Amino acid sequence: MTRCRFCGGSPAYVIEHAGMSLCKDCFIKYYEKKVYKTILKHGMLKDADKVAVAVSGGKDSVALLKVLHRMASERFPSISLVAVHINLGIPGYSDRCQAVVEDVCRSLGVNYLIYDLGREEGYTIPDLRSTALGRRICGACGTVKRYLMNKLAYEVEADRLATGHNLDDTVELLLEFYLRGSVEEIIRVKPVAWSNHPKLVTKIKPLIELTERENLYYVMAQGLPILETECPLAKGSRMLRRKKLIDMIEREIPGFKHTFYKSHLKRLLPKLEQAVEEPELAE
Ligand code: Q46
Repeated sequence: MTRCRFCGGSPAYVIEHAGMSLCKDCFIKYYEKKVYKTILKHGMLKDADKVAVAVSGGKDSVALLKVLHRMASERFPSISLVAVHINLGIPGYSDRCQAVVEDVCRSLGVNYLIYDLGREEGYTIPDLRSTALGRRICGACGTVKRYLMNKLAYEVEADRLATGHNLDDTVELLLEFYLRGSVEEIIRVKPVAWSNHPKLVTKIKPLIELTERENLYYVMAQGLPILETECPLAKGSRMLRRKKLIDMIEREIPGFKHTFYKSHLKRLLPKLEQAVEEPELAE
């Protein structure tokens, strides 16, 4: 009978890419250790005072808020957290996301800021469907969210903006950018986007080495609420289709996602950055 790899107890979760089963307590330790190592490896919280955490109400961002709350109280006591949420005005979805965010923040005792897109900007994400941008609604939505999240993080005087991007998101983006040969976009896929612009907040991705499934397990293990329905505007999107394809490859080649990300980060990214900065040296 399968036992927990670390303590021999009864297993609760299977970590397929690592070929191991873990009980609930050992899974929480494994998960938090991985996030802590990622933070240290990339110096994500070095000299940071205040971290704005982008929380949508989905599993990744709820896991991110919980794990950063643990890190801040146990390992980085001088760092304060503030959760930031944008209500995108998507009917039947956005108000439920906001309710989850408020619920999680209250239960953790984390301060939060809600930005209502319709009220503040006079339009919602579904409104973009009637514009030229609407053909790629997720791309347009992503641009709006990136701009506003930075603005909100800047306004709350955070020196880091943490997002819940996970390994699956990262590999999906990489697949798209490598297929397009889009070097400018490929070199922006990294765990930290350092900023030396006074109005751009440094962005960090502490969950970049964790899969969607590991984030879901962490939220379940911690008994936290999440919104289980997907955004209705994502249905049939290219992004979801690429993720399905990547999951199929992962089933045939276990560890594919980790290998792709690590090859990008260690081998390809440094060469591409050098090629962009010093084109004559890279020839
Ligand atoms: S909220 Fe916006 Fe996502 Fe909905 S419209 Fe697409 S990008 S799917 S994470």
